[in-house]
Amino acid sequence: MSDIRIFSYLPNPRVWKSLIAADFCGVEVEVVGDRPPNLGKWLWDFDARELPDSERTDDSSHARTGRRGFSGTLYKTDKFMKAHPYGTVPAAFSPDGEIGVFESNSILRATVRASMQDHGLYGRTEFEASRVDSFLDAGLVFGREAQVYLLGLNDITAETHARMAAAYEFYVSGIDEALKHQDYVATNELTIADIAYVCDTGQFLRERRSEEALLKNGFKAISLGFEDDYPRAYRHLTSLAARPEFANHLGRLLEGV
Ligand SMILES: N[C@@H](CCC(=O)N[C@@H](CS)C(=O)NCC(=O)O)C(=O)O
Repeated sequence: MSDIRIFSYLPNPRVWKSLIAADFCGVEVEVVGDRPPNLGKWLWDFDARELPDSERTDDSSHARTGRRGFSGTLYKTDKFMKAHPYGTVPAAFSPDGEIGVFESNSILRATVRASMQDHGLYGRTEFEASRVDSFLDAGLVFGREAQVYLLGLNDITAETHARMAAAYEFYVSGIDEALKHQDYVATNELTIADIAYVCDTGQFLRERRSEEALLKNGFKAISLGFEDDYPRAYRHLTSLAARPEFANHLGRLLEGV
């Protein structure tokens, strides 16, 4: 039996946060899911499974309308909604399926808490753990703006672009500043704040691949000056991404960065 089960669309950088951490601290994470367009065919549940056509009907008791990132009908069980009141993926579960953990940063925390090994991934003291939390929380606004921005890249408005630029500048400048004083984001050791930083920022940098669509609407990619504007943050991202525990999951996410 695994320590944690995660249901999600795949691949998903939010899931990689936990998988990378698990590789560093010896936790077994089971991942169940499918490519994004196929997740509408799945029953969202601890025992998630692909539904046959005959069970995918609008009068199904599981049918619900997608709210964020998914349009159309999704099939979520009542038990799934009890465990995951916001109805989102990645959706993590305790091994018996009774406790739902949502929000990728919380799933990341649950992963390292499940470890029996002596690791510093959540800091070494209560205060260090709180400092790790500070960075995870600071990243939430960035993550939310990036979600809206990346989903709407082909049809971006000036307001969305400006909000994204501000959230990016705020989050990444803090990371760059922190790295003036210590080797890693939160402490002098690798923590889950570094892992969340690499996955969230790496995902955001994908905007550069959509430069053409942005230019068509009169916008520039926000992260174009990343290397020069935030040199410490850039070097930290690329050196962590090269480590096997990261590279095994990130794959080609940072290609060309
Ligand atoms: N901040 C959340 C984001 C989760 C989220 O918004 N997931 C969306 C897909 S990107 C979802 O599950 N939507 C379900 C729906 O549309 O009903 C995290 O980091 O886990």
